[in-house]
Amino acid sequence: MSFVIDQVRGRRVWDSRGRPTVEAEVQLRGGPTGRAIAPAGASRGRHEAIDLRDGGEAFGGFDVTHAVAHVNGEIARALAGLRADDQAGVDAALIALDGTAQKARLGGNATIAVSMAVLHAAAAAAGMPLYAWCAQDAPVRLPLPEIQIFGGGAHAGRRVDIQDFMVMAVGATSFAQALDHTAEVYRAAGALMAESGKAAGVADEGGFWPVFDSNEEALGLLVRAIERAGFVPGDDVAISLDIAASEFGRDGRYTLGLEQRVLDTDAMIDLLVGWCRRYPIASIEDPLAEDDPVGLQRFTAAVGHRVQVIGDDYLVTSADRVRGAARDRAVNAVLVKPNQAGTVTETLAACRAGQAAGFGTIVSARSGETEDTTIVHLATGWDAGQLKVGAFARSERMAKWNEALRVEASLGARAVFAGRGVLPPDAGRPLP
Ligand code: 2PG
Ligand code: MG
Repeated sequence: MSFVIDQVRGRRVWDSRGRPTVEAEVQLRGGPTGRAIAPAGASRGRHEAIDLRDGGEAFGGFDVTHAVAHVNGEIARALAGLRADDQAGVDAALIALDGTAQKARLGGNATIAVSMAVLHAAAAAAGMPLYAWCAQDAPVRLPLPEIQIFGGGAHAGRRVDIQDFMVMAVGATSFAQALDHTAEVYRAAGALMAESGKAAGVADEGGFWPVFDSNEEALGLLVRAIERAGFVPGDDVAISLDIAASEFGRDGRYTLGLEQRVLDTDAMIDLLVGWCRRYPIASIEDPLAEDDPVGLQRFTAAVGHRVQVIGDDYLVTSADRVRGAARDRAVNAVLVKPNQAGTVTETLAACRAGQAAGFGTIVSARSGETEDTTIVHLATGWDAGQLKVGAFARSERMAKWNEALRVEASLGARAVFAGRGVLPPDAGRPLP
């Protein structure tokens, strides 16, 4: 079977927010094809790959005709004749062709769609499932899922400041069981919202719309939902938060709009450490803003032995930044988002840098998603250990959870599930 790239095509498709996005299709000589779609973030790190948009009036400025034209023009010409089984070579060609530090010229949305489509095409030509192609001969493992129950921040009109209130089914012994447990918690949370007259639909990633009077009220309700679903908070099901603090914090000042308070870095750390004492929190992402590395270091020093501290905006899926954070002990885990890097090879490098540093590694979707399930295979094939996709609702999210179920089923008795062992010891048990 030939791995030589014959044709690359781009087209405009639509994402879960009804916005245009880039789909790429790669055809190899002899027929195998691969297809992938770029996702899109709403709360973005300053240093991530540029999501190239047309601007202007159409579709709120979100159109992607230039990015799609780059796929059909320059990128298609540059990739024709390269080998899809040389992912690093293809991605190096994309990086060289773009020529900018953040893929601003071709668009990170164009490059990631093409890069992932090449990965799919190579797996197809090899006759392997995508996760197995990603693993090559290394062991694979189903990730521990991190699933949103309430959505806030930039994904819910800033109704509450905190962006993601999630759960991790740390007591589960398989991926399928982790979903079973999460489904019960999601249902229980919905029932509690309805009973208290707070059912008001869902946010961008399918979590319940957060009609709360304070950020902490959501934490209390989450614990009640875990209990109502029949689980022991912390032992069976733990809480995971994405504070997304870069959205409301800058220059060491954090403006909590809902509570009409402005906190400095120390007060912000005190607030979060207090939550870690009172609630079964296993993981916190972006607790401080991307411009507050000293705050991150202080927070990680305070809770990092018990709580996973994830860098998202701060690390932007950059291997160099991960190595820097490991040196500075700014965080102890890295979020891995392919479109933050702009190519599969750079995404893998960030994941491997995290693993080499002993970090937790969490492959993640974006708030703007589609039916594309590539990240499930990356998380499993690269043995990332964790996967964050949004809520337990809406098909752009469920498509990923269901794909992981298929992978687990296809592995049968050989399936290995990353349970709570991927988290720091005692994660989810409240801090003393
Ligand atoms: C994040 C993601 C997913 P966005 O901050 O981790 O929740 O959001 O895609 O909007 O950056
Ligand atoms: Mg985040």
